Amino acid sequence: MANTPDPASTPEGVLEIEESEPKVEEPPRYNVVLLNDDYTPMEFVVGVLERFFAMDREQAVRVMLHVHTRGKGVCGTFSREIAETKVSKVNRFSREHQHPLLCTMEHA
Ligand code: TYC
Repeated sequence: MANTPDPASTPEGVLEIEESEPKVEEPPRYNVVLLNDDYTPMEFVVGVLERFFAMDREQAVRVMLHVHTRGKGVCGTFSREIAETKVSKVNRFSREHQHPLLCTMEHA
């Protein structure tokens, strides 16, 4: 059983060995979140969701309208590194196209 002392014989005598629980923690996951604004064209947002989050048109329109009406919405859930990369790529792409669209991430 875990944490049960396991006596081991040595030439010097008995040694107590503590076993620890195996560490099986899942790595943390992050939601990539798109924020609403008043200026980015709906069509541009749909294109971003298709391009960076592999959504089909129907899904992309649904998520875009959710963000438009609710203020923000989750585009996907990823490891920290993948989420950071998505956020950087989307924000750079939006800036390059002179749109204020912002993407961020939060602990899932
Ligand atoms: N609110 C924008 C408009 O009316 C559309 C929009 C949707 C912008 C989602 C950003 O994340 C966004 N043109």
